[in-house]
Amino acid sequence: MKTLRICAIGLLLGGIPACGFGDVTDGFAPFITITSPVEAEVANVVSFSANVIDETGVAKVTFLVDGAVLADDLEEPYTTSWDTTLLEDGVHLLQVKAEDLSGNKSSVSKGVTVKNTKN
Ligand SMILES: [Ca+2]
Repeated sequence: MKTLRICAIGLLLGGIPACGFGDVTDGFAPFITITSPVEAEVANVVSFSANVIDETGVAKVTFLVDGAVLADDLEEPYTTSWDTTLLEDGVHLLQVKAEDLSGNKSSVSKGVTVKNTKN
C-alpha cells in the first residue's frame, strides 16, 4: 500500500517536513469510551478503564487525572486503578488519551466527584 504523508505545515515553516498528521491512508483517530468508573460519585480505589478501538490498531492509551498522567497502557484491556483517597473531595477530571499506529490522537474526558469523607 502506498502511504503519503501530509507535510505541508513543515514546508510552510521553513522546509523541514513535520509529518504530524500521520498517514493520509489512516484518517481516523481512535474512538474512546470511558467504561469505568460509571458512577458520578466515587470513593477509595476504583478501576479506571476505557474501550479504545481503531481501524488500524491502537499504539498507546494514557489515563490522566486532573491533567496528570496516572498510567500508560499498551495492550487491551485498557485499565488501571485509581486511588481517590490521594485527592481532595470534590470534582476531578478524568481523561483518556489514545494514539493509533499512524500517530492519530484523540481524547475524551469526564468529571467525577470524589467523596471519601463520611458525614
Ligand atoms: Ca486509525
